[in-house]
Amino acid sequence: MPVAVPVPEASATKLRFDSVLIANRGEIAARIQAACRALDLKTVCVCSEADRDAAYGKTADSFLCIGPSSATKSYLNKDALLLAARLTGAGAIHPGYGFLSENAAFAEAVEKAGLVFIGPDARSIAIMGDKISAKRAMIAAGVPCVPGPDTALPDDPSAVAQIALEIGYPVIIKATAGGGGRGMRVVAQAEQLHDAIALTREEARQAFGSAELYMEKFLRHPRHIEIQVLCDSHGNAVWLGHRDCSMQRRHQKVVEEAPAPGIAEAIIAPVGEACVKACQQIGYRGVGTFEFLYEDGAFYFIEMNTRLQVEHPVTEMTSGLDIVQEQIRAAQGVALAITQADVSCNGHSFECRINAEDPESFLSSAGVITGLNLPQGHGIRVDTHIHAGYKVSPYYDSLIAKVIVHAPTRAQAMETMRRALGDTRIDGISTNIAFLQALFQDEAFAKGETDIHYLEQWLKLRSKP
Ligand code: MV4
Repeated sequence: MPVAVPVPEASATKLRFDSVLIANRGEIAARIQAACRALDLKTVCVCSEADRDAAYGKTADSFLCIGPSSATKSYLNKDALLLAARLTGAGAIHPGYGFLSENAAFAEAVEKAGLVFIGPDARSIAIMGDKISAKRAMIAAGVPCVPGPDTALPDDPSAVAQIALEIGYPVIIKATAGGGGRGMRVVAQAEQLHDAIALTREEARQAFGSAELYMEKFLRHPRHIEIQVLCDSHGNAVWLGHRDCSMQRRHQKVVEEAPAPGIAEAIIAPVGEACVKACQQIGYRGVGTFEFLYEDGAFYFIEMNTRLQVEHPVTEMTSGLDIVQEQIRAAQGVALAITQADVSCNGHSFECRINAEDPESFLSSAGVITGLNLPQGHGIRVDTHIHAGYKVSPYYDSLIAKVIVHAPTRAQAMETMRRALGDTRIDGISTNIAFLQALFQDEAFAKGETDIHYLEQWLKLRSKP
């Protein structure tokens, strides 16, 4: 008599979707589409009226216009995106970065519509979106944080003054609902505390609809170092090394690199392990980034980004992993195929953000790209959606391409970047390429001796005769 053979447990490997709607535009829409294709997933691209001619639309399985050029009416229009998914039969939505990528209400609406949100669940997004609850979650996992209470500032002025005294001046006031440099103010001495709080509170109320604030010790000359994590929905998590993103102007990153130079494995490994523990404790799924300030040999957590980041390629180069494919696999419910022991960091990688902007004013520069030469060769990668004849639209951020290099050493990677930038020619619009070339000639940068204020100071010095 035939014996019933038990069917293997299917739930862990059963895929949750076979097509993905990409709720974004530009280089990241093209990047996500490539990852979907590699995973044999059908792609649905959406666009605003300004992006109708996008090349990635032509290679998608479906391509629809979801609204006018203004992002509010297209890429930020939740109902239009959900309708587009329903019309095309998409099983999942990838939000990319920016737009709705860290919007807990959207993540929830996507799941309520019976679709998969390619990212963490709404609860994880909400915990990290509230900077006080994020800090609490980090403390619970043993992640080092900036000195200061994990509670909102009270209304009583003398109680607030007491907190500042305990922390020690200078302090920084931040909006609980802020992040990415919005809604914060440095206070140098007690006399300025009261007014600073009133101003920041009002700004926070206006910008975020929440007047809640918290206070931290202000670190004067830190570096911005971040840790990339990857988690599945089965409780497995790994950290994929670190990046230095100190080269910023007005909270916009300009150059990123992996690994962060001069950081000993022995001092960062416990921090990476604590990040992994934090992910497991909150039930985090997908990719994420823990942002730290690093000063005088110590790490201080500031924020977690619950999305795929612009600078993910430098970690792809050093880890050898396709972070976007891993993120999609995690959303499918597939268990991580690697453990921490499989993660390594090979060589060094830089990314330059090529922006369509005026080199003097930094104002974005729209227009038609009349001629284009992109760099190529061993150790050079370009993530972009542009081509000759492409019209750079004034409606969106000015990022038009990312030049990414990879070489055995940091010095060699810098040399490869100099060559790659020298081979890049974009005609018809203004770009920041000459500025990036000058930066890759800078001695302090070459030595890895920079902090978060370096680039703005460098620009000030350069603008003087
Ligand atoms: C800080 C800080 C100094 N001390 N927090 C800016 C963006 C947001 N993610 C947090 N930011 C900062 N928080 C304390 N306690 C300095 C900054 C900061 C900064 C951080 C990272 C990269 C560039 C920056 C530029 C100015 C200020």
